[in-house]
Amino acid sequence: MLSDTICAISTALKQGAISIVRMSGEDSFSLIKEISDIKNVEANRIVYGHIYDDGKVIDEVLVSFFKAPKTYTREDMVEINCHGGVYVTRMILNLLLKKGCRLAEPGEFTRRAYLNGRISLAKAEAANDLIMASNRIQARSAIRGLDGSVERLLLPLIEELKDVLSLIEVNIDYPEYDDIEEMTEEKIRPALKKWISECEEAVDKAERFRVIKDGLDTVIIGKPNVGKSSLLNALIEKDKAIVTEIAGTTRDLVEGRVNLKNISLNLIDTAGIHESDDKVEKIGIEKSLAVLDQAQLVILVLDSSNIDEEDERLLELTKNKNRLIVYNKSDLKSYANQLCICAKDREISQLTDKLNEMYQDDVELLEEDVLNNERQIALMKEALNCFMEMEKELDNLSIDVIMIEIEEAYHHLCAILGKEYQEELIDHMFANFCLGK
Ligand SMILES: Nc1nc2c(ncn2[C@@H]2O[C@H](COP(=O)(O)OP(=O)(O)O)[C@@H](O)[C@H]2O)c(=O)[nH]1
Ligand SMILES: [Mg+2]
Repeated sequence: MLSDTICAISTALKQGAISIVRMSGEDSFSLIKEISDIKNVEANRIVYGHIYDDGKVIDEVLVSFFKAPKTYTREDMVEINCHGGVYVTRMILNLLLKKGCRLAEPGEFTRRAYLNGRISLAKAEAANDLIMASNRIQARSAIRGLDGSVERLLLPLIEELKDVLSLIEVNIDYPEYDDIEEMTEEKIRPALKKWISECEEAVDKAERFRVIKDGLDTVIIGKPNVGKSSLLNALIEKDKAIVTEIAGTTRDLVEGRVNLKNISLNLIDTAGIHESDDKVEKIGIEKSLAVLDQAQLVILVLDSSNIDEEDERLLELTKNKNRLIVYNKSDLKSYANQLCICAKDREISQLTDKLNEMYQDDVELLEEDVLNNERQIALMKEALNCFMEMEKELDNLSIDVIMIEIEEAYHHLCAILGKEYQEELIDHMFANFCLGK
């Protein structure tokens, strides 16, 4: 039910200088009067006062009043800034619950903002992304989302489709109006080409940008003792993986994360791949092959001073992967025109420079309007599919069938912004929100 008044602790439930208890709904203003000495509620003001329970002061607070409709949820809202003790904060929340306020579900404030038409679904997602952001690029991209990047990207296309749809509709419903432009398959064809290329570009950019935002799943592979673990340690600048001269040291997967200038790597160091009779090492090798399958980038490490047929097999095994071949132990031997590193001395700039160069163009997508998540990309692909199916069949389709196809694509694009929502999807999405947001 949308009309009840909800409350939640909006700050992290830890000890801190202040905490914020938030309310939204039509009883927000009257509820605060019931639990405090604040009697003159004034919209868009911060008021000083005390919260009481059973006649005893439980905290000294500052209360902000926001009057509907110019609020986050478009409802009356109150924010109680109290002292940030976990106990006090909980007490204030419990008082509100006792007075009939309902505990907000995760993401319910933002859900109301969306359902009350203040923000689009894409912006609601961006609000959540901003909370979850763990690096500069994720935060920056979420801010752009809040600023309407997905709307900017989609609205021109949505408007165009709407125009074409209404024109076809008029053509069908009012054939007697001959002064209105008639939509024909021939006129649709060039438009369709343009729509396909726009959707393809949006998907491509979103997928490239996702890697920039979330990091590239990268595995380091090679035969035993070439210096894979030394390379992982050099990249993450820590001695995380054990390095020895004994072949088969790394038996399990070792993970690390590194933020280079243009790209973050989600690294996995693996057990050296070779023929082995050792039971534990064999399991490690199987795991290496499994992660190799999933990897978005493979760094194949060779020992410059010792290249043999085992390396040939690995070169063959990885030939269809997105791969970089690095020649380690450049102190012993080095090759011109190859990526040469000395992992032992953490001299790996040839590799990191190459990685930054590879993702230079993609990092610039940060300045562009791109789709932000799997849900949005999936819907864009659905729209793209509709257009592509239509293009294949265009010669055999009547205008009313064309209309149905365009309509379907239109709905997929609208759904990205949440213009047409399915209850189930929304429940799922908002359930992933933080409490009190
Ligand atoms: N000379 C030289 N030795 C290295 C270099 N990198 C690693 N090593 C040595 O090679 C051996 C194997 O290294 P390690 O990182 O455990 O290899 P892994 O089995 O591929 O993980 C160790 O003795 C390292 O000290 C390098 O750049 N130059
Ligand atoms: Mg190792």
